Order: sequence, then structure tokens, then C-alpha cells
Amino acid sequence: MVTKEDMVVFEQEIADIFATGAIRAPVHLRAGREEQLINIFQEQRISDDDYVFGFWDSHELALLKGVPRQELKEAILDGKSISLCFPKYKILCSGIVGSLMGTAAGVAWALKHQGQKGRVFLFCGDMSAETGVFHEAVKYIYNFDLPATFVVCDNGVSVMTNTREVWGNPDPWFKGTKYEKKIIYFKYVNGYPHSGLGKLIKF
Ligand SMILES: Cc1ncc(C[n+]2csc(CCOP(=O)(O)OP(=O)(O)O)c2C)c(N)n1
Repeated sequence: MVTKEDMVVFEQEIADIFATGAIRAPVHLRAGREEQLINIFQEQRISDDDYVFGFWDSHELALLKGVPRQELKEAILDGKSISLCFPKYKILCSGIVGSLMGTAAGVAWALKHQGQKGRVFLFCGDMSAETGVFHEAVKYIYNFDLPATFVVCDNGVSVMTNTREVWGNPDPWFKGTKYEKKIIYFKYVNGYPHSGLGKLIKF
């Protein structure tokens, strides 16, 4: 089982390598949500049968989904940090905001109607949860009772924009709605800048 320390040490190691200029591509490091992610994987019993979808900040998700540490590190060094895809481990990520909610709903539909084992878990940020496609996909997985859960990791910002100012509300749109049944939501403070290390890295 991957521990909080494993995740913290991994991100620190990638941060140190990124600082040398050896990774010629963006990386998005995260700290401060390790326990919440571990709890979700444990409580939901996310296993080999399940599909995990993530975005640009998915190093921790890959570790939790079972991607071997070295394989993950090599992919990141190869410039794939923001779009980590390991079909063998059923984790698929994209660097495009709002790009995977429909795909996740479609996979959940297929799993249900083909009678296959497995569920879908999509992890995204608080501003991603504001996109139109998030609304549409959540309504779809709710209305058709698909085996999918969307996890919203709220760090209060979208890059450097205060999410609450955009929402015009302290709470996300789905709070108090029936769609909460399909959503797991938690808040955290990211110990790293949104992207990179907050300083210019020269290659
Ligand atoms: C289509 C698209 N527009 C803009 C971006 C640039 N971008 C990357 S992450 C991000 C902010 C997303 O905010 P949130 O969903 O809250 O994610 P988090 O803060 O957790 O990284 C933006 C605008 C992008 N990757 N894709």
C-alpha cells in the first residue's frame, strides 16, 4: 500500500529533478491532499478492475492506482507528467481542462451495459467542476445510475484565480443537490505552486 510518505517523497524527488532542468516539459506537483486521496482509495476499495481518470496533476493517483514508482518516474522524465496514461493499470489522464468527463461517463456506460466488473473514478479540480462538461457528465452518470464517481479536489484556485470569486459562492454548485450522490468533495491547500516550482527553470 502506498503511504503518505511515499507520495511526499516522490513529489519531492520529481521537484528536485525538475529544478535541474532535466524535465523538458511541464510538471504539476501536489502536496497536502495525500491523506484524503489515500482514504478515498481505501474507502471506495479502488482496485485493478476500476478505471481512474485524472488531469495534469496525477502523480499521486498513478502511485495509488498501482503504477510502479520507477515506471511512473520514467514517464515523467520523458515529459508525460501532465498526460500520464497507463492502460495496463487503468489510469488515463489528460492535460486539457474538461476533456475527460464525457469519456469517463462513456466508460461507465460500457462497463454497465457490457456487464463488466469495475467502476470509474474521475479526479478533478474545483474549477474543472465548474465546466459545462462536468455538469453534463454528472447528470448523465446520475440519471442512468452508472458506476462512476467524480472526485473534486478543491484547492481554492484555478492556476492563480480565486475559485470563489468565479463561483460567486462559497460552495460548489452541486452542494445540496441530488448529484452529490455521485460526487466526493474535499478541500486542501496545495503545498506547491499550480505548475512547476514557481520560478523560471532554464533547459
Ligand atoms: C482547455 C484548457 N484551458 C486551459 C488550460 C490551462 N489550465 C491548466 S490547469 C487550469 C486550472 C484548472 O483549475 P482546477 O480545475 O481548479 O485545477 P487545480 O487547481 O486542481 O489544478 C488551467 C486553466 C488547460 N489545461 N486546458
